[in-house]
Order: sequence, then C-alpha cells, then structure tokens
Amino acid sequence: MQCGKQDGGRAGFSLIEVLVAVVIVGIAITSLLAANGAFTQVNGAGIDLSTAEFLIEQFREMTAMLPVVDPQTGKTTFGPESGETTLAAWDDLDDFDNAAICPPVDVSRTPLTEFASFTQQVRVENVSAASLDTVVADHGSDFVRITVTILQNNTAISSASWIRARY
Ligand SMILES: [Ca+2]
Ligand SMILES: [Ca+2]
Repeated sequence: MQCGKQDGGRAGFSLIEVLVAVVIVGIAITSLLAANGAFTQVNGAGIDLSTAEFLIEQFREMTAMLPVVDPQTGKTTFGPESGETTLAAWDDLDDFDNAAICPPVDVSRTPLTEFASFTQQVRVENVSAASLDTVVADHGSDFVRITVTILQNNTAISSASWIRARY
C-alpha cells in the first residue's frame, strides 16, 4: 500500500497538493526575509545610537578641563573671544555655544571623518544657582548647562546635558 491511497494505486502528489505546498513554503520564506529585514533595521538604529553616545562622551571629555569663562578676559565675551576663530582656539565653555561641529570631533579635537553624517550641536547656557533648571542671562551666574545634541543627517538622535560650575 502506498501513501494510504486505495483508489487504484495512484502514488505521489496531485498538482494541487504541490501548488499548495509551494505557496506555503513561499509564505514561510517571505516571513523569514521580512523578519530578517526588521532585525537589520533595529541593529542599524542601535549602532547609530551607540555612535551618538560615543560622540557625546568625546565632547564631554574634551571640555571637562576647560574653564567656564575665558582664562584671559573672564566674563567680557560670551562666545569665542576675538581671535578665537577656530575650534582649536576655543579655551572656555561658552566659546562652544551654538557650535555645530561636523564632522564631529574626538576628545583631542581631531575630526572623525568616518562619522561625517553626524554633528555635535552644542548649547551653553547659564543657569540659576538656586534652580539649575532655570536659564539666566549669559554670564548671569557661575553655573552653566552644556547640552550636546547629536544629529545624524540633520535629525536629532540623542542629547545629553550636564552642569558645570565656575571655580
Ligand atoms: Ca575663549
Ligand atoms: Ca568665551
């Protein structure tokens, strides 16, 4: 007896059975490919976020030892002092206000050309000593809040803020 068939001994599969099997396998393969695509996308987003965290950390470390106000002129200028025309010359935190650094730089201010689609966008604001959430006038306190937003192709993907005190 072959395959339980009792209608004259016809063995094997009918065309309909084969077609149904082909369709089912096709659906299974399509689902697997779709799932794989989704995993790849999630992975890509994870890598971009890791890069953003890395770039925030590079900026934080690069500016960790900088004074809050300019070592020569103090509170005279908020922003880069005259003559401080390039990133390399910036020697206090407010020099970085409104900077959009692209390609982003590492802790030693070396451009990271492999991350050229990313930008380190910087905001430096003075905040009230009594309430660190309250923004005050430029140089209006001894505390600054630095906010770095990482853009990828002009879209913000991560941001971090921290407070520094003048000492
Ligand atoms: Ca300066
Ligand atoms: Ca300055």
